[in-house]
Amino acid sequence: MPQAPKSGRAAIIGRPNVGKSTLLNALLGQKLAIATAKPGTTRSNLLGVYVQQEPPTQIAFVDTPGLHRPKNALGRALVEDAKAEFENADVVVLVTELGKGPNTERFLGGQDSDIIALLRESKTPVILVINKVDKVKDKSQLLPLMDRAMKAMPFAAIVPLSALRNDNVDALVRAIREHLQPGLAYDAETLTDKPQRFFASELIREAVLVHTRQEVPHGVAVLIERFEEDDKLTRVAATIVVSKDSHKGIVIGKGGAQLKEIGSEARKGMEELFGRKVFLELWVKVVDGWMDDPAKVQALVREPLGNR
Ligand SMILES: Nc1nc2c(ncn2[C@@H]2O[C@H](COP(=O)(O)OP(=O)(O)OP(=O)(O)O)[C@@H](O)[C@H]2O)c(=O)[nH]1
Ligand SMILES: [Mg+2]
Repeated sequence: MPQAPKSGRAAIIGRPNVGKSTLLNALLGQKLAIATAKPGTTRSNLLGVYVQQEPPTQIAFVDTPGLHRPKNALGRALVEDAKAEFENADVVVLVTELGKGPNTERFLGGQDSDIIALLRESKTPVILVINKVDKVKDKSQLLPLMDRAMKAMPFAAIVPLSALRNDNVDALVRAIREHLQPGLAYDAETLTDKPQRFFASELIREAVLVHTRQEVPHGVAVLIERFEEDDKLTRVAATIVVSKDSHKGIVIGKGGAQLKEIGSEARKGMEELFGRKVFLELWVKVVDGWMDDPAKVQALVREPLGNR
């Protein structure tokens, strides 16, 4: 007998850098969210609608900023967004990863245990994803950990997978499906709720994160100044905001070489995503210590596109 259609909302949450955004992209089979090795990459909730024909399933996944103990106004805004999202979901997908090396004592400790304490209070089913299992040589290590996880909290399911290799991601979809509502809820065309300008700014920020180190990435924001489409190309002009004077030179590089590289990578990403030629102009501006100022965080992270 064919299975009835189902749909619903699944929040992808977890501490920074565990692979939430990589998982969203793996689920959607395309790069929608930026993902880098730097913790704190995601700065806003991002919807990506997953559609499957058989059995008919629609899952509105929402990737969220990493949950952590915030140190500044930026961190507080990110944590607030992520929490608001998981309170709305039909299912919570809590992503974690194993610690480095054979020592697994810290599994689900620290920031994970803070998150679990929050989730225990809610009635929403929680599925635990143990990501990055491609890094685990001895897979038999996982079984005792899954037992331990069940003692920390009654998870609806535990799914070990590799988002990066797209390994066992389908098992997560099957586990989520159990908790969805009957019927289809989304327009077949909907993939996301963000405009192209959002993705333009994210791809620029990703290129800056990839090319900078230490404290520079944490103080980077991108403002889209102009976004115009004509019949031949999309023209984008943007300002890269850094939080210190000394960071400006780092982003620009010797003779502008670094900024050129950043621009070229971001432009290629946009051409791929938009499927058309892009002309990109970039500037760099300093807004001293903006991450500590709630009003500036609002202007640079939450409202730069008026899309929230
Ligand atoms: N080896 C391995 N690396 C992974 C996997 N999934 C993600 N990564 C890497 O982990 C890093 C962080 O990935 P993200 O997807 O940006 O992590 P995130 O949880 O979204 O991070 P924040 O947005 O900062 O909270 C990147 O370098 C990814 O390539 C995986 O399955 N295996
Ligand atoms: Mg992310």
